[in-house]
Order: sequence, then structure tokens, then C-alpha cells
Amino acid sequence: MRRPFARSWTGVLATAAAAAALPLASPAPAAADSVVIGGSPVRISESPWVVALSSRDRFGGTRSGQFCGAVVVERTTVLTAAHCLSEGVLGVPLSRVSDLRVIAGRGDLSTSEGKEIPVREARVNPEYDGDTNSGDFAALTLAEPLPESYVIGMAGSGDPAYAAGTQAAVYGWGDTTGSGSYARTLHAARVQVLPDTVCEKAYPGSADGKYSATTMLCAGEMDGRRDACQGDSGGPLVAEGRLIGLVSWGSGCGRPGRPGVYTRVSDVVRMMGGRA
Ligand code: 4AZ
Repeated sequence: MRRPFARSWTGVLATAAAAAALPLASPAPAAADSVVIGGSPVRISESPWVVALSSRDRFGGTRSGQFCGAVVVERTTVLTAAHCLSEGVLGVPLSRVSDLRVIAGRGDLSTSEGKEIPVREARVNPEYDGDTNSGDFAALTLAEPLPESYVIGMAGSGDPAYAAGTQAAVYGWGDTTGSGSYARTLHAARVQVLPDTVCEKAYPGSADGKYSATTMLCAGEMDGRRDACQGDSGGPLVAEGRLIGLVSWGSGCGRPGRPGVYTRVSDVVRMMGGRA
């Protein structure tokens, strides 16, 4: 089972463009009460594995071109959501985005601190399904390595951090209100891993997506409030110091009974054959 998908993983930009043909229904943002939603600012130096995915050509320069989150899992490998690389998000096929970069060490997107590193290769999960949102991840290879201290470990299957009730934190520069006010500085919100049954019940299958416990992880608060939102996609959900999820989808943001749905990182580990 070592790297069973190595071949299909090397489709690179062409694969990404093909996957982009599957449109992701982006759930409409909902009103919610505060900052991520219900979070607070955090220092990038304390969470260096959180990085921004950027294209100034596509998204403009005011927030360094940030449009999704990502996370450093190897010195030259960053994970993000597959849907972040879709034509629906980018407006054009990925193959036509010539300035895709990862920004590391920059908490405040209005500054030039940290480092901008070009993406050399993008591998979209060949099993990504834009209809259900299953398998929503992509691996990006950086043109130059980041320091080892930026790398966070991925939780494999059977890791206790996946247990319902585990306290976790989600990080991002996304919408802090549910109505399109994107953060300038990195925020984090405390959420808990919820039982799969909660998301199975909330998301039995609709235009938003369909919850699958094998490829997805359910997290949030039963009464809403704290959650990821638009612009946080692809960013990390961390518990017990390990990466357990990537922000993927949900119905609105911070709504009671509508938890956040994350890409289950143990499924990423499985697809990568134990390596990035
Ligand atoms: C989005 O549209 C999105 N509340 C991300 C996360 C969530 C909802 C929407 C989860 O990118």
C-alpha cells in the first residue's frame, strides 16, 4: 500500500484543471455573531504551519492575494482543499494561474513579513468528488523548502485526537462575520470534534454536499458560534498538536446544528501512502 496513487498524483496542473470542471457548490454565508467565526487573533510565530494560499492576479493585492488557507506538512509540501484550486474559486482553470504562491510567516496580510514561495506543482486528490465534497484535499510542492520548525505532524487513523469531544482549533484569514468581512490578521477558534452522527444527520445529502465519516470530520459547537467560514478553506484543524482536518465545507458559518465539515487528515495520509 505504499504510494498506491503515486501515478495519478503526478497529473499536476492538468489533473487540477480536470478536477476543477466539477463545480463546488459554495454554501451561502450566513449571519453569525462574531470573529474565523467566534475566534480571536493569534500570532503566526506560535502557529508557523498555517500558511496563506495567494494569487494577486486572481484576488488582488490588498490582502496579499490570499484566497484560501493551507498547512505545512513537509518542508516542501503544503496541503490545502481541492476545491480551492477549482475553476469555481479561481475563475479560470488552475493551469492559467501563473502566480500561485504560499505565504509563510505572515500573520498580517497587509504587511510584507515572512516569505512568499511559488508553488512548483499542484496535485489534486484524484478521488476528490466536487458533488459530495469527499476527498477535498490537494498537495502543493513548494519551489523552496521551509524550515523544519514550520512543519506540523499529521494524525494517522486511530489517533486519539479524532475522538469526539477532543478540543481542537481552526485557523484562518477567512470571513469573521458570515457576511463577507475577511480578516486581515490570522484568527483561530476553539471547536470540538463532534460525533459523526451529528454531521450525518445535518448533511444527509443536498446541494451543499453529503457527509461521509471515512473522508470527512465533523467539528464545531452544538450551538454554533465558533466555526470556519469562507476564505478559511484549506486551512488547518489542529488537536493535541497534530493536524486532524482541513477546512472544507458546511452550511453557512456558525449556525446551530450546522457544524463545520473538514477533510479527515487520516484519509490524506492513506492516499499519500504514509508520506507526502
Ligand atoms: C466556504 O465556503 C466554507 N462553516 C468553509 C467552511 C464552512 C462553510 C463554508 C464551514 O469556503
